[in-house]
Amino acid sequence: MSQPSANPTYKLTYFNVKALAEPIRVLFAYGGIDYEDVRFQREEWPAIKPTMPMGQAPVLDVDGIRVHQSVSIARYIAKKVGLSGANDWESLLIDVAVDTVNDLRQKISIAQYEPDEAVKAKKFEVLKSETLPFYLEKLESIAKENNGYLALGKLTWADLYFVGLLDYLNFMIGFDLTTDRPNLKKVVDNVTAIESIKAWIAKRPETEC
Ligand SMILES: N[C@@H](CCC(=O)N[C@@H](CS)C(=O)NCC(=O)O)C(=O)O
Repeated sequence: MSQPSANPTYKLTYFNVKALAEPIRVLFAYGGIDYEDVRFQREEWPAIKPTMPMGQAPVLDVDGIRVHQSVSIARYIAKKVGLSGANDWESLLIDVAVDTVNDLRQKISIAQYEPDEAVKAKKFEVLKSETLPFYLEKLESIAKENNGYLALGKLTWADLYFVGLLDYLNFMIGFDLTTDRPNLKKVVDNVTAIESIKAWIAKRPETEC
C-alpha cells in the first residue's frame, strides 16, 4: 500500500465550520504546516458525500491519499508537530484527556441533533442539570491538577483538541463551558496565547460554529 512522502502535501476537506475540523486546523497552525483548507457549503454536501470514505467529513488527503476520522487525523498531525507523548504512557494520558473531551462532545451532540423537539428539550434538561456539571467538574479538576493543561502538566495536543472544539461545544450548548471554571479557562488562555494559534484565530474565516 502506498505511503505519503516524508514531506507530504496536505488537503483538509470539511464543511465551512469549525466543529470537528478545527482541532486539526489549530494543530496545523501550531506547527506552521502548510495545507489546503477546503471548505464546502451545506448545499454541496449531497454530491460530495458519496466521494467520502465513510460518507462523512472531515477527511485529510496526505499526498493525495485520503484518510478519515478527525481524532485519528489530529493525533497524526500532533506527532508531526511535537505535541504527542514521549512514550506509550504519556500518549495514553493524552488520549484519555482527548477521549474524555470527545465523550462530552458526543453527549452534547446527542441532545443537539435530536429531531423530536419535545425529546430534545428533555435531553437538554438532563444535559444541563446532570451531564454537563459532571463532565465540567471532572475536566476542571484535571486542568487544575495539570496546572492549566489537560495532561502531563504541560502543553499537549489534548489542549489544542479541547480549545479547537470549544466554540462548537459552546455553540451547541448556548453558553461558554469555561464560565466559572478558571482552570479550564487557563487551558484556553495557554493555547490561545501561542503566537501561531493567535494568528490563525485572527485570520480564520468567521463561521457560526
Ligand atoms: N467519527 C467521525 C465523525 C464524522 C462526522 O460525524 N461528520 C459529520 C459532520 S460533523 C458529517 O459528515 N455529517 C454529514 C453526514 O453524515 O451525512 C470523525 O470524528 O471524523
